[in-house]
Amino acid sequence: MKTDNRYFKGIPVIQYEGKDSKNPLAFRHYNARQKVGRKTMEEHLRFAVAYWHSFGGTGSDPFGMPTRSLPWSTAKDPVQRGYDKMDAAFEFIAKMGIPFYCFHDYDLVEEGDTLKQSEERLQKLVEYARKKQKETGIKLLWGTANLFSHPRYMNGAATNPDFHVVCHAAAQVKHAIDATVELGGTNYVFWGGREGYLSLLNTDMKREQEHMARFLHMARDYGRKHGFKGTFLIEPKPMEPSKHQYDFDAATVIAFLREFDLIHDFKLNIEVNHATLANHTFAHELQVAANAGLLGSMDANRGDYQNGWDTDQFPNNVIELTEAMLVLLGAGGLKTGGINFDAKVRRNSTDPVDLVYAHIGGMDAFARALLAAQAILEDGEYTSLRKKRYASFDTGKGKQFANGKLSLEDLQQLAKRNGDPESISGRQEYFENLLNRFC
Ligand code: XUL
Ligand code: CO
Repeated sequence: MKTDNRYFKGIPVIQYEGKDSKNPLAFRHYNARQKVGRKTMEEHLRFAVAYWHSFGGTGSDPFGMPTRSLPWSTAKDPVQRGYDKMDAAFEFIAKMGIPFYCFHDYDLVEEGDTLKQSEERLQKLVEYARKKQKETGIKLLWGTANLFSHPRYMNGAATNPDFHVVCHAAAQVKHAIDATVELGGTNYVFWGGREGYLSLLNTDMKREQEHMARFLHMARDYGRKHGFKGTFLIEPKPMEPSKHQYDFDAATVIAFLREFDLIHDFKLNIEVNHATLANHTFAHELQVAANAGLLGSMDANRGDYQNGWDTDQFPNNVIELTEAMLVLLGAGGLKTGGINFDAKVRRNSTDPVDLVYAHIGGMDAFARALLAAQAILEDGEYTSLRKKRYASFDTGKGKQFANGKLSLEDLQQLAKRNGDPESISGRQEYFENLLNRFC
C-alpha cells in the first residue's frame, strides 16, 4: 500500500518476517493473512490505534512538562492542526497495517469557544476523515465524547448535579454519535471517568445513577433513530479520576444495564489496566462479560504490578494474554468490537520510532497469545480436564441437581448416605504448565 512519508520518515510499512527475524521494524508473529482456525489473524484481532495517546500524548505527567513535541501540532489554525494530525495518524496507521482507529471528539480537533464552533470544527474533520478512510481502507472501530477533561465536568457529566452541564454533555454526545455514524463506526463508547464521586457526603448516588441511565437511554434512542446499527459499549473502571466510579467493573455495569433495561443495546469494553485497578485479572473481567453475553470489545494495555494507578503500558505478557484469548475464543471471538491499544509509550520514549516499536510489540504479543490459545483449544486436553472437574454433575443425582430436580433435604440425605467426600486436587500447577507448553 502507498503511504505518506511526512511525519514518520524512514519508517517503512511494517511487514511480517517470521519469528527468526532480527529486524526490529518487522512483525515476528503477527501475520495479518495467516489463518488461525476459521479466521485470519486480522479478522480475529481487529486491532485499532487510539488517537489520543498516539497522536496527542506529549509525555507530560503531573510532575513534569512535555518530553515530546508533536510536529503535526504547529499550525496556527486549530482546524489545520486537526488536518495535520489526521495526516500523521493515517500515515502511522497505514504503515503499521492496522485496520481500525478510535477517537474522542476533541482528539480530532480542539474544542472551540462555543458548542457551535466545536460542532463546525468537528464536521470539517469528519469530512476529512471520510476522505482519508476511503483512500487507505482504514476504518473507524469506535467514537466517543470526551466528557472528562473540561472543568465543566469536574462534578460529572451525565451525573452532574447541575442540569446545564448534563445538557452540555448531551450536545457533545449527539455530535460524537453523528460523527461515528458518518464515518461508519461499528461501536460507540461511554467511559465515565467523572461519572462517580469524590465524597459521598455531597452526593445523591441514587439520583445520579438514575440520571446516567436516563442519559444512556436518550443516547441509544438518538443513535438508533439516526442510523447507528452498531454496539454501544460501556468501559468499566473503578476509579481515577473519580475516587469512586459508577461503572466500577464488569459485574457492576452488567447489574446497572439490567436494572435500567439497557441490556439489549449495550455491551462492555474491557480494559486490562482497569481490570487490575479493580483487583481483578483481565481474564476475569472478560469472563464475567462473556458469561452475560456482553463481551463487546477490548482496550489493550497493561498496568504495573508495583503501582496502583493507570499506567497504560503496551501489552507484553504473553501468558496473561493467552489466558485472555482463551476466554475470548471460548466466547466466540470479537464481533463488532476489536482490540484498541489504549496505551502510551513511556515519558522517556521520545522518538517517533518508539511508537512503532510499541505497536509491533503489542501486536506480536497478541498474535502469540492467539496462536497459543487456538493450539490449546485444538489440542483439547485443557478443555477436557476442566470439564472433567465437573463430571459429577453430568450424570445421576448431580445432573438432577443442576436441572433443579432436587431439594435441599435431598442433598442432605445424599450427604448422609455418601459420607465425607474424598479430596480431589484442583491441579492448578498442571494447568499452568499446560498453558506454558503452548506459549
Ligand atoms: C481512560 C480510558 C479512556 C477510554 C475512552 O482510562 O481508558 O481513554 O478508553 O474514553
Ligand atoms: Co480505555
